[in-house]
Amino acid sequence: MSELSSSVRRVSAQPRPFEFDVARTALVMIDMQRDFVEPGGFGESLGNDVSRLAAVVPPALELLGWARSRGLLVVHTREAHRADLSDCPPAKRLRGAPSMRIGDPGPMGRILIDGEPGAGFVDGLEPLAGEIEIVKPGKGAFYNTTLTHSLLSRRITHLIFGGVTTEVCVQTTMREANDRGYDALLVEDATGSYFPEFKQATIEMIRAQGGIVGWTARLDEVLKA
Ligand code: C5J
Repeated sequence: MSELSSSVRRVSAQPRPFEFDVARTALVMIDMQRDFVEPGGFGESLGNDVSRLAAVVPPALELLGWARSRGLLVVHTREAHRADLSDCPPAKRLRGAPSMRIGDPGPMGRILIDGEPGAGFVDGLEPLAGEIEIVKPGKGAFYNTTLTHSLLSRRITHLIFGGVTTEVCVQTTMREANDRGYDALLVEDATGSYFPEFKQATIEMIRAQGGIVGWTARLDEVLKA
């Protein structure tokens, strides 16, 4: 095995080892919000079984603790809209037949509205001082946000992803990151979907074709790095 400089780490990953410099790497934790993970929120209004996402909380906490202990930059995203819905396209709000639409009142406040309890972070997964919080109106965290600027100004080149949901906001953001020139790793056990088969398919399509979107690794392998 070749020698690594002191700030470079290597994770056993697929399709090949993922190497990153701690000073140039950020953990991006996607949308660990009550509206997706807890009963009474947006996820459940769409007919989903939210307990599948609640299972992601303990590994996400482990991943977050690891990133903090290693001194990585941490970025937390939330999918949320302005109270007047001016950043929510009607196509998004009116699609499908949910029991509650974005902006409607629910048990955790107005669905996916910034500032409402449901749009906030799950307990324990809130940002600490000095960490970056991105509120995003879309599925991808680069769309209509300051994420590009935040990463460029800190000379970040590598991203490690966790959060929900795997095939929607996590995958969309990884694809956006790939097109912007970032090397990105998805931590398999720290991400989740309402549909296990979609999670598995996403993991496989990210690392297929020599890592066409990026890398994937198990949490235990990341924790060793
Ligand atoms: C969805 C997300 N699924 N965070 N949002 O609408 O994946």
